Amino acid sequence: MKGLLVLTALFVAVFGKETFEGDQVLRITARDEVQLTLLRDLSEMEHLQLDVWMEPTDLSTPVDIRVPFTSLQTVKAFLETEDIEYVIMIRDLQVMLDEENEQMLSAARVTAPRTSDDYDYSNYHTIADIYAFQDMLVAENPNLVSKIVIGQSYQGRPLNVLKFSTGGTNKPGIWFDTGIHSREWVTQASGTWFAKKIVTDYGRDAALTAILDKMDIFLEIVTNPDGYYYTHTSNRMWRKTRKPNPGSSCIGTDPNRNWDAGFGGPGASNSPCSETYRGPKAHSESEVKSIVDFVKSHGNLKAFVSIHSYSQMLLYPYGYTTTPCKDQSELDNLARKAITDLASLYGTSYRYGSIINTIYQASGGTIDWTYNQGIKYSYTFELRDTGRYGFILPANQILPTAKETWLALMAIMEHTKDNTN
Ligand code: BHK
Ligand code: ZN
Repeated sequence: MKGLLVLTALFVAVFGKETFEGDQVLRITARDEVQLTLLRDLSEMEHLQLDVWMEPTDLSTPVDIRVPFTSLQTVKAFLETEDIEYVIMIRDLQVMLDEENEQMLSAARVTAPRTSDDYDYSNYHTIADIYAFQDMLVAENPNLVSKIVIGQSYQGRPLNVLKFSTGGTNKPGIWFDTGIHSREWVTQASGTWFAKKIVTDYGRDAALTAILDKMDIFLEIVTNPDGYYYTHTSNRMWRKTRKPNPGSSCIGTDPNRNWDAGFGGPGASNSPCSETYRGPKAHSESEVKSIVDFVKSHGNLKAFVSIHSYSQMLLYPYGYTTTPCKDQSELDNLARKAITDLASLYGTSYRYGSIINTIYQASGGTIDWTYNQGIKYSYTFELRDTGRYGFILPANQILPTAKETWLALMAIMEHTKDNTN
């Protein structure tokens, strides 16, 4: 099996993109504890090369698993033998990827946009496009936007953070990040739209203006740049960082299991081949450590919102423990308000609650760490959809996703502003 992995990696390196012909995404529902345990065992069989898109919360909620074509017969036979219920969510992943790619190519322009007004917010973009967009936005709005490079990725790409500030020193801050999991493309695309929305609304929209007059906003759009690059060039389904693991042929660490909050506990893996590998130690990934250093040196962040997809949820701490966080009732009320505002635009329905009660136990997660650092308004979003397309959300849903999410972000920012001295 190791040999096959190495061969696959070599093949991809020489011939280009990994393909997913005949791969299916199955939605599997366990009926009881026995079936749940069988599913966990199944997903840990490394030779099957299963890719868990959404883990089961508990009984009654399903799990979405991408099954490579070569494992389909085995997996389906297993599920049928054990009488475990499943439906096919995606019949042939490559067909969807081809459509996504065609859409990107047909939208690509011969000449690069020269201004941020020209940028195509309704399509997916390469990292080069997004980095160029950030520089345009800074150049066009020198009194409002600046770019901070908080560090470098493992492969040496800059970790860019846009700072939106109307002046003053060390005003209370609000942080947003998108794309810490590289394959969650609608998040980086939404982040780009948020950046443009902020410069458009400042001075025009009273609520956003009041927020920015009191607080600075920080936005890291491409939080996992090596992974994002890799999703465009080699493997659209890449989630983790791209740092090699000594002694293993498997690459990368899950940057949402690498934080020093319950690090190493249940809900993360110690196997480098796992999609939820926690890494050799807390903050081992420079993409994580750079944010840690930024948060500590800033010292005055009041809200921290880390944006993922998919499954339409708004979550607050904790993920590593069932002990309610001390601000649970305030965070719960604000989450309800935020998702109500979100739904007001297109009716998109979100669930909300603590991570561990709403999705599953996860240790070493981003917002558990930021919350324990004293950033009260720490939230994670899971944007659209609920699994019809999953990570391959069609580009025509980028704008609606960004616009509805913005309403929730505004609710969180306003509440933060009103509760900050
Ligand atoms: C969110 C916040 C904290 C811990 C876990 C999660 C769920 C997230 C994950 O890290 O497993 C699911 C995911 O990537 C899809 O965005
Ligand atoms: Zn994610």
